[in-house]
Amino acid sequence: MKAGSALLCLEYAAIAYAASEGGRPRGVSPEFAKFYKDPKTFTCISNPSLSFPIGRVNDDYCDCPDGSDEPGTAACAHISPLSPHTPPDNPGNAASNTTPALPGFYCKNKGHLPSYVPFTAVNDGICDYELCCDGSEEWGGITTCPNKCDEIGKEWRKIDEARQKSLGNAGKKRKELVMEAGKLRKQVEDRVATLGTEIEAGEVKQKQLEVELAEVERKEKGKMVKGGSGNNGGKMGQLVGLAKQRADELKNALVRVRGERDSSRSRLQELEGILSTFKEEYNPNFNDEGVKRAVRAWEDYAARDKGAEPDAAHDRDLDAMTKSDEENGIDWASFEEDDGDDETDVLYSFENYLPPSLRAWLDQKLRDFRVTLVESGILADTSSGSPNDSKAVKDARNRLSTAQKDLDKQKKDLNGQKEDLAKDFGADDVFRALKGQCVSKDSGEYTYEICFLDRTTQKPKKGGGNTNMGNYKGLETIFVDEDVPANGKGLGVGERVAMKHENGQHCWNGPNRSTMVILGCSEENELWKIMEEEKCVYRMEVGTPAVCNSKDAAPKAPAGGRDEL
Ligand code: MAN
Repeated sequence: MKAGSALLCLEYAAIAYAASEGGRPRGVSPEFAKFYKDPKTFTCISNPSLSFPIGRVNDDYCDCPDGSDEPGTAACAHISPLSPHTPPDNPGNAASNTTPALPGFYCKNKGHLPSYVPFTAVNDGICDYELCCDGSEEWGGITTCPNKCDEIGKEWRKIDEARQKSLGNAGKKRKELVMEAGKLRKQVEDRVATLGTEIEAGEVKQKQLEVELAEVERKEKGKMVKGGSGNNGGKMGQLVGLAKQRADELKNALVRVRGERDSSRSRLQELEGILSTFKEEYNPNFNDEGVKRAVRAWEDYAARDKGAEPDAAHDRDLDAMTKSDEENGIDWASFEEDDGDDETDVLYSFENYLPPSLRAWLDQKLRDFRVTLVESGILADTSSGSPNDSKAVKDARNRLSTAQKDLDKQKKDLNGQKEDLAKDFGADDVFRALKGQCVSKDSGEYTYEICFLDRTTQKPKKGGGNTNMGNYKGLETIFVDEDVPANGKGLGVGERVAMKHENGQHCWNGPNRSTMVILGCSEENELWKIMEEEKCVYRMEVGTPAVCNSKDAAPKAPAGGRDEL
């Protein structure tokens, strides 16, 4: 301290110190009171080697490097954490390059909440009612700030009450969301369990069907010497195929011949008409031998038996014969599908005369023998996947293939469900319950939307296509430092859960669009703010009850610790 100002400072300090209440010097909070208890000496809080007479506390001269000797003045404001760039106004003061011991000037704010004010705001001639409603930071006489704590406290309590109510509701909603998320998780777990059982059963079934197919193929190998051209490789199938083909050919020929007959018949009638008129109208007085001969020949022809007259009944028969197979009730397919259950039986019908046990034994031997012949290339193998497969083989193969497809589908589904269970849905799995819910907000030319766990979107208000601003990728923790408006709808200060959205629509001359959605506690799901921090890199601040009830999510209360009401 400079000697010339010592007296003045001591007087000032006496005022400052005397103005303190409850044994604490001015500007000291209950939290730091213990450092100022000694009635004679003060020791710098962070520098215990430095001690001064108590009169140098609040003497408006910064003695301690940590500023702790000036809790009630602005003398150590240059080392205030709240004004880190303020240059030291008194270069002769203690070192400025240190950490302050005190968070600020302590305002008791009786009737409201206590609070710390930056030392730079002490005695600066401005009433900082936002932090110091009792006006105690302006005690130096430059200006007087009447105490407004009653009024401000009342207003704050009103808002706080609404905020607490809203927080309470938000807490309840979060509980509901957690319950819903639990149900959704349970559904997935149940599905996993069901799929596990179904897959086990499906695998057993598949094995059975493989055995069944092998057995059917083996039997069919024994049965079929050579497949025909029809669906059915057996002899019956071939025979039916041939019969159908022949019947069709005959039917077509009949139709053609009837057509030719009808045409000839009408030409003949026309010709007979001409000759008959000729005979009536010719002139016999012209003694033309050629004409006379022709007339006679006609008369002979007309006198002759003309054979059978057209018979309507016969024609009806022909009509019936040329009708389609369905109209005639002929079901060729039923013959073809008759897989001739055992043609071997036809060939070896003598088996029927044998006792059943011997017959089965002999039948098996014959089948095995045929298989051996097929396997050694002596007989054609028409049993494995060829179009000539018998119906029995085809059916068995279809059953197996259907079972395999079902099993593959179930396994894929199971993997999907297990992946879902392993995903991070936040504390208590709560975000599971937000899936499918969307919130939106207008900003500038666009309406922005976030559909939780899905994507963020930019929709032009004037119309036109929507732009994908990113697909949900996962969760992240982000530190934020934001003001919270009176309604509490803001992120505040601290670590917050954020949802990353990446790989949205490509930005011309830029990256693929991406959005970081930072979540704050709110009674309702709502989109608070949208910013485009860089070209096509967006940030959304979103309120949701899903993040309430954790200390990070609580809205910021006025700084200053305990309420001294
Ligand atoms: C559109 C919007 C903007 C973006 C530009 C980039 O206009 O998606 O947000 O900055 O494209 O060209």
